[in-house]
Amino acid sequence: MANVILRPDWVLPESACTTKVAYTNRRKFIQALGLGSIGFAAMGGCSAESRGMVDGPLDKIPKNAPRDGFPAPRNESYQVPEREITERLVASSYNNFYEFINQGDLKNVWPLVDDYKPFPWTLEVRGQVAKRQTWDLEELIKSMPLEERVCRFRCVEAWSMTIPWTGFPLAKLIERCEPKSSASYVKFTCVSRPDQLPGQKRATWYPWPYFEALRMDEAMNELAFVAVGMYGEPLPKQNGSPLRLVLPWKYGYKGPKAVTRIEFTRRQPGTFWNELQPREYGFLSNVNPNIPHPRWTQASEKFLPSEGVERRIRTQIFNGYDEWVGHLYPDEPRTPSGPIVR
Ligand SMILES: Nc1nc2c(c(=O)[nH]1)N[C@H]1C(S)=C(S)[C@@H](COP(=O)(O)O)O[C@H]1N2
Ligand SMILES: [Mo]
Repeated sequence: MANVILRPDWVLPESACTTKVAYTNRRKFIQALGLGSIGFAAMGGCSAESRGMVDGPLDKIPKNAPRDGFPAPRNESYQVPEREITERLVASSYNNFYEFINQGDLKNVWPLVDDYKPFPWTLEVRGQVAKRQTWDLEELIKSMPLEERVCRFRCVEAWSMTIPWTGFPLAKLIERCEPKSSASYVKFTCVSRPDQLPGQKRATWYPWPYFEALRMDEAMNELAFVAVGMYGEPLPKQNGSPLRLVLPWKYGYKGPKAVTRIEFTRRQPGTFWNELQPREYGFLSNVNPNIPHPRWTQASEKFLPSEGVERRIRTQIFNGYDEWVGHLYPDEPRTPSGPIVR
């Protein structure tokens, strides 16, 4: 699973050379040497910018992504004082996005995204609502006040990052959908474009498109966020352009990327990973150090602050957001328990 190469002794410390073009040229250089992997990037030298070699993880923001409202003001209610913000390069080059599954190297998504052209994009509103609607995403983003939130991000595979997201509260979007009182759950369906998404074409054993769901009280919690950007810019394709959910108290897979439809339902919908592996991936999937995954502990996680660096840290209940969401889950174990799936 998570597999980040530790920085070897001989690698130079990161200096001023962390701009996108500098990175790009280092990468080209590394590729030319046949070393390939991202862990060996600090080769120094910021000189080659003028050559215009731009093809790296930071260059995968769609050119026609709307930029109104960027960079958005930071909402200081969301901070992660005990951890540093993960380097942008790491967050843009170590990903999970099975629509682009890269055989043998699952995390290396960004080299496969070039055929994916997200815009124009529509968001459909269906199910238990006053009326069905279909919105143009660019219009929708323009009409929402964007903010930045720095949040912990924890994958079920026990690695984590700290990411500054740009977007708006999910509750604001749900209000616009005008759900009926019969709406008890909200389901999110992701993009279906096999011609642009090599994983959908190749990995036919998955029940595409990706889908996820929340209870309404979870979805309306102020911590639930719709991200349209990160690090002050629109989302790169590998991070879920043009919009994704960010649910910082849940494992990463509960946050669908490239969402195209929101549907309100009376009954609990199925979810992608739960249908594939119900014994390992529950509906709630809150970050909880007391509930081990059947195949590994969740009591600690590998924090990925910067390229080639990893640090083992303790996992916090609800990923440190107990104050926000603890009251939603009276049954969640507060002390270590066996491998139950919730
Ligand atoms: N559509 C879609 N959304 C998805 C996934 C996916 O494969 N497809 N992977 C999930 C998982 S397992 C994680 S950890 C996060 C990863 O987000 P990141 O690559 O931006 O860190 O996206 C989640 N959302
Ligand atoms: Mo994940």
